[in-house]
Amino acid sequence: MSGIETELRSLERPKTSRPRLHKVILLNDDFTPRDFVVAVLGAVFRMTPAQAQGVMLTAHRRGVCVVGVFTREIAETKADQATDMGRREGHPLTFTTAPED
Ligand code: TYC
Repeated sequence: MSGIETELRSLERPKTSRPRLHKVILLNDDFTPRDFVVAVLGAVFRMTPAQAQGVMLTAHRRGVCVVGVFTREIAETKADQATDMGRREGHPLTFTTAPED
């Protein structure tokens, strides 16, 4: 391909902006059993047991842990699904979302 064609192609390419990404954040609480948190992280966020254990322990020790980063719609859906799993079993387990800086 000639240099001229390459140049035209890049001039014609429309500028698109990538969607802003949102974090899903796991909040610690004093009541939800650790194994339940690990099970929810596996079910909703497709983490291995070892990954889920690490995230759970970080939230347990530090108060919060970022679980993952997604487009806004996916982040909100996953946070709601994971929080609902806890509510259905009577646990206060909570996931929130926040836009990435
Ligand atoms: N702190 C809880 C307990 O000691 C376990 C837990 C960990 C709960 C992380 C929520 O995001 C959490 N049973």
